[in-house]
Amino acid sequence: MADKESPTAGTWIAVFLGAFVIAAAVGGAVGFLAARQGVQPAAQPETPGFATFGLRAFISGFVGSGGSIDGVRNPTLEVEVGDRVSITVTNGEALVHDLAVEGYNVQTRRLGGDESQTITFVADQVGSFAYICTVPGHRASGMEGLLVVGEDGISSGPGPAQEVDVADISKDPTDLPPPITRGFPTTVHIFMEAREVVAEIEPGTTFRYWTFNGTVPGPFFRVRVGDTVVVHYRNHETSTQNHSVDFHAVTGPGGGAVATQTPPGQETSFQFKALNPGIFIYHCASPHIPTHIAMGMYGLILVEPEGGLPAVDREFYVVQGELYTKWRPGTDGHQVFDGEKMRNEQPEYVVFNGRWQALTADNALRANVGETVRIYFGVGGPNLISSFHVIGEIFDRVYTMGDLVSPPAQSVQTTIALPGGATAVEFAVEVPGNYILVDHALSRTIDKGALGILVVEGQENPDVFQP
Ligand SMILES: [Cu+2]
Repeated sequence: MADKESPTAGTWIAVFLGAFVIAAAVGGAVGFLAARQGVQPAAQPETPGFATFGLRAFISGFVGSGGSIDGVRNPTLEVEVGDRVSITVTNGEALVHDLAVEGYNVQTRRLGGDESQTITFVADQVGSFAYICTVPGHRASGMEGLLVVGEDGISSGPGPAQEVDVADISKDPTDLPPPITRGFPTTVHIFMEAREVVAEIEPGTTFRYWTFNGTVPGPFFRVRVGDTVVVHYRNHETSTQNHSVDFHAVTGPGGGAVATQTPPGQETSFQFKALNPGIFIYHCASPHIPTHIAMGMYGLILVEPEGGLPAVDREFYVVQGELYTKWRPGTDGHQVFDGEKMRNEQPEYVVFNGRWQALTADNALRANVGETVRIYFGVGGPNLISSFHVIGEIFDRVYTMGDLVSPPAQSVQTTIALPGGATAVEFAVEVPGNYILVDHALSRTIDKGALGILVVEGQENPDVFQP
């Protein structure tokens, strides 16, 4: 499985450069796809369930090697949905080349003269996907062809909804550790596992998420300033990707991402001292980084200040993120990731805790009249700023930008949370009823799913509100 992955990034700079190159290469894909459809002879797999291709890499293009694509420049590779696809790439000249399949996030390492590598993956997404060389300039010089999955390729609707690996992708908003009561720093061990799982975005619509520990967001971690945190990182053996983690609470290279680039089935670890109190995002930082975040790989870590935060009756954990799918909300079937929409920052879904209207019904937030609540609110993103608001309430205190050192802002209607940022809001609930959590860029709430409910029960309070 490990050879499905993009090349191992030796340094943090290489990670970023790789991400940049892939991102830069995405432009123009759609026009190219339209132009190329049906132009080249197609290669048909010979064994049912398997599709094997050979390509030689030249600056002028990939040339088919063997079978019906032999000698064809940039041949269209046709496979059936569910096929196990193997592509063996051999460099045909002295220049360095690689091959990446957009939308599948598989990539060979950079190959020198006469070097070969085989990448293998399951064609689980219907559509047409460009295969390219990611070395700067090489795509433009002709190193670009098409992988077509399914009969109609990109014009198809979604395939049928898939069997789910987890019943509910959404993290329970009450699933967070209690406040820390010890008055001294210590060593804390935290455990993370990157898992790629199929789950429902909404009833009848499935998606392959990439997660920390099987939920979106991942676990809520809670430490105290001065603590030494030992991060134990595992990437599940069924993963198709390298994964990693960048904690914004870390002082050190890549926030831990350099130390945790972890192939499927392997483990890594690192430790850091929590020097700064605050509410911090963590996220996967493996190339292509925005894709890993958009698939669901983010969460929050709270570094409590000395003495902790003021006591409240209830705490909740909510993180906003975007899902870039090929089809709109309400489309039954198995949704696929759309990298072009991500590049354009136009998600079909914007969600709290991983899926369409996740924090409603059984997953709603609950409190009683007279109680105080605190919501830790982060934005995994990867791209959109949230205008967080609770309809019918005013935040008594806001820890703006996740700052737990300065005095909180007071009496705030709507607050900002940036991609890769977080905040905490506190308020007392005085009147029973349903209070709706929104991103007040309201198309996201009404049309794209970013909606939660805080259910407040108790005695009516006509002095404050009467219908
Ligand atoms: Cu990842």
